[in-house]
Amino acid sequence: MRALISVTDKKNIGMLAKGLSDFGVEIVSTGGTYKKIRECGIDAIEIEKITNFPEILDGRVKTLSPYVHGGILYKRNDQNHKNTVKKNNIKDIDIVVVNLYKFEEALKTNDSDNIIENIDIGGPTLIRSAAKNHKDVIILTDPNDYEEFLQRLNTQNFDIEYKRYLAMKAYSLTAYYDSVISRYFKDLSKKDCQYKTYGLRKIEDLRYGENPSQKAALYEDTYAKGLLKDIEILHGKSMSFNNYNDLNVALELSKELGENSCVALKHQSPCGVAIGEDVYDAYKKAYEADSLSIFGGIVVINGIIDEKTASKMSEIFLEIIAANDFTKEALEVLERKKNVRLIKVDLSKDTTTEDVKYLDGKVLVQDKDKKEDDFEVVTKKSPEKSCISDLKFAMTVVKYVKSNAIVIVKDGKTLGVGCGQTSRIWALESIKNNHPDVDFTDSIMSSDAFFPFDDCVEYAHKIGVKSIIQPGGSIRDKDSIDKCNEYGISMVFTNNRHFRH
Ligand code: 93A
Repeated sequence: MRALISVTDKKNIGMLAKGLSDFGVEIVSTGGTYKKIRECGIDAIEIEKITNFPEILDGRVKTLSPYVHGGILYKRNDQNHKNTVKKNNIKDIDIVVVNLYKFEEALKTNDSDNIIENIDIGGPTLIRSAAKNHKDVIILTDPNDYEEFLQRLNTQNFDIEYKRYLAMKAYSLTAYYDSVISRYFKDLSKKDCQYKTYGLRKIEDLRYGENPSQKAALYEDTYAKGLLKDIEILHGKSMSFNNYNDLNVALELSKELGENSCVALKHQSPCGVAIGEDVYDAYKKAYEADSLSIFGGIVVINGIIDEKTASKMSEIFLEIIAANDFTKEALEVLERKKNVRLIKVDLSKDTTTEDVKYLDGKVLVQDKDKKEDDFEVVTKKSPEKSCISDLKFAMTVVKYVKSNAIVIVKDGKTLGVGCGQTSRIWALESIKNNHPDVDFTDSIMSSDAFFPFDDCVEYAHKIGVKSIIQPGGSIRDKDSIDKCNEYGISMVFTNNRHFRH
């Protein structure tokens, strides 16, 4: 038997080579791998002796040879194939051990020559050849598989399930590898094509999914950047499926609101959001906005959490506190709570640009909702200058609330969030119903989409709203505008819908 070993990651290679050699397998190897195996005191043959050709073009061509691929690919039970390899003096290769040039590492260098040089050609070709002929050839692509392989070698226990498992891993690796390369070129060409590639690598199995009965795992999109990419979990239990899903929304909203903002979020919807004079003020306002819902929720602070804010935060149970950073004193305070997860995140980083939804058999891909809003006053009355920041704030928050969504704010703080209703008026009514004791006098209201009727304006007037911001675009816009004029409410159109389903 003969094995071809050509690996960049040389982990466990001495152990594997020894096991092979002890079993009497002849080892053929490429430059660096050959050297390493010899250093371990194990015999090997250089690849040139098999290809009858030197490695050329700085190693770009070393294993791309019929002497190699013929030896891997010929069908062991096909007489014609057997005759062909014999006639051409091609020797069997029964075991192929390959892992690839570190393209991902090269990406980090931002040096395009280096990146291109790290596109492995011969490696994936070896892997694909061996995996195609998996019935006759063993293909190992993961150093963590060497040990089991050696056990099986010694008992000659290579059943078809095991061979298929190795082939699956092999093609998963080459597909993943090419996905990352294709993303690199997509980024450079700025164009799209009919194939969508991701390159997802498993980071960890999660305890469970949305519910304990659902199996779940976390993957990373290797090429993408984004706010969640390099978060640091400073303290607390590992993150759950729901934690990641919710944190994702809270981070994006927090980034959009900017410095000294606080987002409290529960079950995909912001429940208390505020912009403060400082971090403490922002948290206090967000807490007061809805001191019930925030319990067990996620809080994101756009800024650095200090001791005073930390002490206030530690008065209640929060699942996650995320911020640009924590002072040493703040960490000491918060770390006393065992169960809270403390997360450091760089909110100044760019978010990703695409939204992907995996449906049952189809996948939806869209740009993220990033178009800037207009600010078109459509009523006789214009909003007071002092309301403009609240109007914009209300619109930013409502973008992150599940439709139908209505948000009411005042003085940089949400007074109520109406989310996920199948009728717009219900979204508004739910705010009043959920906060019966809140005074909505002189408040500002936003809506994620147009008002189909004038009933929301009617209701808004009843509870004391003085200015409304909404996309506009209904055939009955005039009814709502007339109602506003009648009640002396100012209304602004953004001409930009913000559904979030
Ligand atoms: O440059 S290549 O694309 N051309 C080849 O013919 C080739 N054959 C193996 N890269 C090639 N390899 C890769 O070399 C393998 O995938 C492996 O990662 C690496 C091992 O090189 P060395 O043994 O010199 O460290």
